[in-house]
Amino acid sequence: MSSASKNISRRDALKTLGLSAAVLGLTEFKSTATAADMPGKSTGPLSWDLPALPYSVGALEPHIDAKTMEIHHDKHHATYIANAKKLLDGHPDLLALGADGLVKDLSKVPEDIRTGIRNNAGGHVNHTFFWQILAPATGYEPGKLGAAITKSFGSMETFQTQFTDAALKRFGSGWAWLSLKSGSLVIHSTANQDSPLSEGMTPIVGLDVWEHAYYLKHQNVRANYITAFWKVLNWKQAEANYTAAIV
Ligand code: MN3
Repeated sequence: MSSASKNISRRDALKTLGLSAAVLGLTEFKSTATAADMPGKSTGPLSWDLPALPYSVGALEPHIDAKTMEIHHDKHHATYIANAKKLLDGHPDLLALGADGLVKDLSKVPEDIRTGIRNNAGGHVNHTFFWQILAPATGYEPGKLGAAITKSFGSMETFQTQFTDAALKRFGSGWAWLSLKSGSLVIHSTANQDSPLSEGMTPIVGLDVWEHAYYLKHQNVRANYITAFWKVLNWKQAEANYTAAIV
């Protein structure tokens, strides 16, 4: 067996184990994108590289456990990127738009790979956003965003209640969001890895409610995970997202 075919069968074997080639350093795709890690934070497209977590895997303990963070980032997020790159093999023009550029306008993606890109480029964009919107508690209180939330929803408590409700009611896998839509703050949820960007909205706060985000610690009790989320929500980043979105 040649080393190349050995490599391929090793990759296939890993796939059957649910591991992505990218995770194990076998990726054959080289990103040409050069931009920063955050959609909305820069003018360039989102890089196709797995962004490092901005804190250690255990930094959100006891609210979100280290093992969940490790698997979620190193396996789940990496797999979305690897899958999207695989689908985009032979489409350098689409790769160059970045995952955020693609989910903003999925009509640019050929129909035969559109659902795969919606799910996997969406997964990359959403998770890149998610790591940033979490942080060890700092006690930071959002000024400008706090005022906008109070104006939109009546109070911070009402906002949290409505957001929690949206997160609980999302049936199956998906996300709960606070987004900016035509200048207004809205609470909504999306299915699977659908991004607010696809609906012309800019995410300000987002919560992954896939079971892979909480099952190890909270099992089936999504409500406990949402309670934990409020303890590690990075309000400083949320405010930065809001400030960038309203200009
Ligand atoms: Mn996830």
